[in-house]
Parts: sequence; C-alpha cells; structure tokens
Amino acid sequence: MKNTQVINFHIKGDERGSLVAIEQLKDIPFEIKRVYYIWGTEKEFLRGKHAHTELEQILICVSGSCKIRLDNGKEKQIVELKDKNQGLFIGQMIWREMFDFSDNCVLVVLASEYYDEKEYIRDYNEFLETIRTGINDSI
Ligand code: T46
Repeated sequence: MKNTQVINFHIKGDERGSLVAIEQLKDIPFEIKRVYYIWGTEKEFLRGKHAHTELEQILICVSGSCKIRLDNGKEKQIVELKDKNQGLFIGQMIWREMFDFSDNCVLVVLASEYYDEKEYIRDYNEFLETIRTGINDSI
C-alpha cells in the first residue's frame, strides 16, 4: 500500500547472538524526534484507531507479535509484525489499528515528530472526508 512499507533491517549476528542497528536517514527515511514503546496490551484490545496528518513512524516488534490494520481510505491491508529485524513504515494519512497482541509483545515506535495531539485524526469519518477532499497535501 502506498505510503506504507515493511523494511527488513540487516541483522549483525555472531555466536553471541544478534544485533540490529537503525540509523536515521540511512535505514529509515526520516530523522527520529521521539521513541516510545507499548507493552502489556491484552489480546482482546484494539489500539490506534487514528491517522496522522504530519507524523511518519516505524513500528518494530522487539518481542512477541501483533498485527496492524492499515487503511488509506480506499484499500485495507493487515501486516503481522513478529520478526525483530522487521519495521513497518507508516506515512501520513494512513488509518492504523493494532490488534492481536501476544502476551510478550513489546512494540517500539520511532517517530519523525514530537508528540502533538493536534495532528491526530481520531474520527474515521473525518479521516475519509480529509482523504476525499484532499485537504492534506500528502495524500
Ligand atoms: C500510533 C500508534 C502506533 C503521549 O503522551 N506521548 C506520546 O508520544 C504518545 C505516543 C502517547 N501519549 C499519550 C496519549 C494518550 O494519553 O499516551 C496515551 C496513549 O496514547 P494513544 O491512545 O494515542 O496510544 P495508541 O497505542 O492508540 O497509539 C500510539 C500512538 O499514539 C500513535 O501515534 O501511531 O501508537
């Protein structure tokens, strides 16, 4: 889906175990302004349910697994994150829902912007309307 991408990070492994390094503007397409992580979400809960007008992010499941439903207003896609060297890029104006969290899931998120509640679209009809009218330049 346009404006989303699964990125496979290079694993530097030896007999001691594995290591993944992520460098801004090299392994991912933006400068990192914020890092946050999510854990302890039980299987029946749904997180996300919003889109961002400005923010770009990379989601990485560094433990366990979860699924992400991506929706650009026209098509939907589900991505399962379960590999520690895999990141999901989500660009602007993509509705996302995270679900099916495993017990040990830790989801790390690298974000291109500081936290700003004003650039969240949390109403699905408003999201569709913004897509339809093309108000956001990134669409
Ligand atoms: C996203 C998905 C993948 C902050 O104070 N600072 C922060 O940087 C963030 C991300 C959240 N918060 C506060 C806002 C809420 O009071 O933490 C609380 C939980 O946030 P939210 O309900 O938005 O969490 P999720 O898991 O639904 O969504 C989060 C991100 O907000 C969002 O940008 O794309 O993870």
